[in-house]
Amino acid sequence: MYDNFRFKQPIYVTKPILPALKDVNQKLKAIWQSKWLTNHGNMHNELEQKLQAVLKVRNVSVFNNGTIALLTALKALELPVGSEVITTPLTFPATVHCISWNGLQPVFCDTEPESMTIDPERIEELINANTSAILGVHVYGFPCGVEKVQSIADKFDLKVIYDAAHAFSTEINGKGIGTYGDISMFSFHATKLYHTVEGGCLSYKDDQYIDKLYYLRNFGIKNEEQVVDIGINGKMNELQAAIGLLNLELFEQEKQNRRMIKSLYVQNLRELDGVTIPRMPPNVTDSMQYFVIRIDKENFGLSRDELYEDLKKYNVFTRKYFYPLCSEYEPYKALASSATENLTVANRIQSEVLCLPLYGTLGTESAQRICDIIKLIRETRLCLSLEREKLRNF
Ligand code: T4K
Repeated sequence: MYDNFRFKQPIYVTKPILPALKDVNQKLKAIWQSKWLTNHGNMHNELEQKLQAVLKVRNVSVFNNGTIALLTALKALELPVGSEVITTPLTFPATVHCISWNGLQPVFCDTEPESMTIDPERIEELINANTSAILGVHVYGFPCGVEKVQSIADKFDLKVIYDAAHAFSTEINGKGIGTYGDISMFSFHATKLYHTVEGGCLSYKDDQYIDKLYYLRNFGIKNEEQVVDIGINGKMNELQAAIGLLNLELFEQEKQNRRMIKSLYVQNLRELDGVTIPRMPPNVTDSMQYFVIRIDKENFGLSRDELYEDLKKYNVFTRKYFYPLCSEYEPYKALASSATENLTVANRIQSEVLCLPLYGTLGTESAQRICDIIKLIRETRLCLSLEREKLRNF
């Protein structure tokens, strides 16, 4: 380890944007004066309005977090209990848990090697009379093959839900990503490009879901005397909405700052043998949520796990999102669709992916140092194995 390269403070995979405290105080004052803290307050409603424009979608319903939003989306679609939902194993646990919490059965589909999202070519073979929906994830902000997925769904009369937790403000040919499928979920967790501390939203084009989601989000209450559905408490409160309104002013600049860091990473790392940088298609605007690289041990000289561990010694805490695959989790590993031979592409991806730190205040100097450390780790390891080889042959 080269001590002079080590960061004094830990560098994590992300850091949230934060509005100026004076601006937060002003919003808090308004909340304090109104004494309206939650249950569809003014800031909540204003945020829903504003998000429609930012996400370029017809309808938005905000929630207290992305998981509850996704749970509610699946409930709103009224999929038959016990029916099967085809999804990707390369995601955060919340995606798959939401299927199970709704009394539905997850069926894992392999992923595409390039976009790392659910592979439309492998979906049809998983469809049977009990299949009710496809749940795709725009993982790391890479869009699923939305057109192909929709044509399969149309052919078999299936619903389509997208987990767009990583795809805030992503567009395909200038179209908001939340316009695809029946319902999409965006997460506004503190670790996201855009956040409300905790929070999330659903976007959808069909107006029939406006009331349905409104009731489901609020215990199923329609009015003081009528409870019309089996709802949950999914309401976003006014403090979350206040932060959300302020962060709407900041996220574009944050994206710009991240873009600079990302292009520095690309310039430095693309020539390294064994490092692949998945590329966003040219017609897609990048959400800048993550910077993911793939490490091929054979050519890089050390594995993703070894690099991950070595980086820690330099105080750089990368993340192996999304290892292990959801299909390897305790509740899902016995499913037929979890068999390794059905998920060969996803299994390879999970062993190679590494998310490097990506947030505006990281700055290009620190990003450069991270690249230098990666090169240093690799060279040191390569020299060591060369030395060992020499000794063995001596
Ligand atoms: N679907 C997908 C595909 C998702 O990725 C997620 C969430 C969801 C659904 C569910 O949405 P939500 O219900 O969360 O809205 C984090 C987030 O907690 C989670 O929201 C996110 N995905 C997931 C990918 O990442 P962890 O367990 O990695 O978080 P944690 O606490 O290790 O934080 C990561 C790093 O972020 C820390 O090392 C430092 C930094 N950090 C974190 C927090 C919480 C901060 O700087 N400040 C903070 O306040 O899950």
